[in-house]
Amino acid sequence: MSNVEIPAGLKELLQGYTVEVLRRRPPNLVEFAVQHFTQVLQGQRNDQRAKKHSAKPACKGVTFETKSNKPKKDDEEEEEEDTVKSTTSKYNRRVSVCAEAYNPDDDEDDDAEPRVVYPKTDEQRRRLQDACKDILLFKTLEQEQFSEVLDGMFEVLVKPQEHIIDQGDDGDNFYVIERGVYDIFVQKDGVSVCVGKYDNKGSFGELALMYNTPRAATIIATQEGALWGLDRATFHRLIVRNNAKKRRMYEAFIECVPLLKSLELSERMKIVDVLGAHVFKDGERLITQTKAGQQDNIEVEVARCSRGQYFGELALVTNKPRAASVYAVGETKCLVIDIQAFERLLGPCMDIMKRNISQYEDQLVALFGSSVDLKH
Ligand code: 1OR
Repeated sequence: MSNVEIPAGLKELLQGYTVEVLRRRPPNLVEFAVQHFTQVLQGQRNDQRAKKHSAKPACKGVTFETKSNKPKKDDEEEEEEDTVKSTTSKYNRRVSVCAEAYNPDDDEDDDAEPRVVYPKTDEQRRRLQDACKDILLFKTLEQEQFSEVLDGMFEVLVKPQEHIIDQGDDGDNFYVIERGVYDIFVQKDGVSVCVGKYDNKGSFGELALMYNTPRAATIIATQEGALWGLDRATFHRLIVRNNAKKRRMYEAFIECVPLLKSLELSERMKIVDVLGAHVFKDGERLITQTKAGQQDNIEVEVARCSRGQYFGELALVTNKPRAASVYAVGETKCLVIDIQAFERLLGPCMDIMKRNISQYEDQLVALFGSSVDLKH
């Protein structure tokens, strides 16, 4: 053994793993090893990517706040710095690869990470708040977590034809759109196909960060625009953790939604991950029928939906204007998903939805006496 050469970095890698095992005491060492080293690899790739990534924060002067209830001893900090290679990007001083939540549910070490705060002018903050007000992923956050998200966001100005995300890359940031139009491209049989677009609202880039997967699509700006980015570590600490809570909260409800019965459990949970919750007051209008879809000026109640049922799919399935208005009867709470997630996740339920659309047509014939084609 004496002339066997130990590869550079092996000792540090194994030490890093050992430290994490001792800190977290995972039940299954092999499973934990797979997760641990996957994250280390991810960190290496992010390092490489950070060097070439073009989207830069438009604001300077980042400050860091350490929000720790259990301060680390100096030697503990040293040991981590020595043994665990950290990913240092432009956006965060030190994002320890291993500090990314192993299990977001019971991991408290994330709280000890320094909070990244990008100072903003009042005007920037107002624009940011406006861009974020309808972002579904933020809708189930507590007020305090939401303001931490806002603190951690940085402005990114983009030029026409700029690639914000390239399919297959590692995930670095999540983006909220302030303005601009962005095309979504996905590779199909080696050809890049435009499958949709974001038009001055919405968000993207959550999937790679949530599931530790390569970027699932390419996002290209078609004109000048402005985005707000949130780095991977902050996204993990606030959003991924909140998703674990959301899963617990909505698991039972989602299980009893008839439309979703044909999906696998993991597919139903992916829906929970991206949905937002919205409470409406009695009489509040949730969907507005477009003028083109109106029969005349009188509104007639055609149906009433209750727990477990769904609405709002027709215009998305048919790509046509909203065919009816929807009002809350009493105070109501709805779970909402956006059109991209709808198209991505509800494909397997499409047949059921189409069948049910035919039932709307029958209902309308019964009400108005004339035949209606909602699908074409
Ligand atoms: P990401 O982190 O994978 C690319 O980076 C982002 O594009 C992705 O997160 C989503 O936020 C966004 N399939 C996959 N990702 C999509 C899609 C999509 N649309 C937007 N993104 N599909 C298009 C649905 C209209 C399905 C294509 C088959």
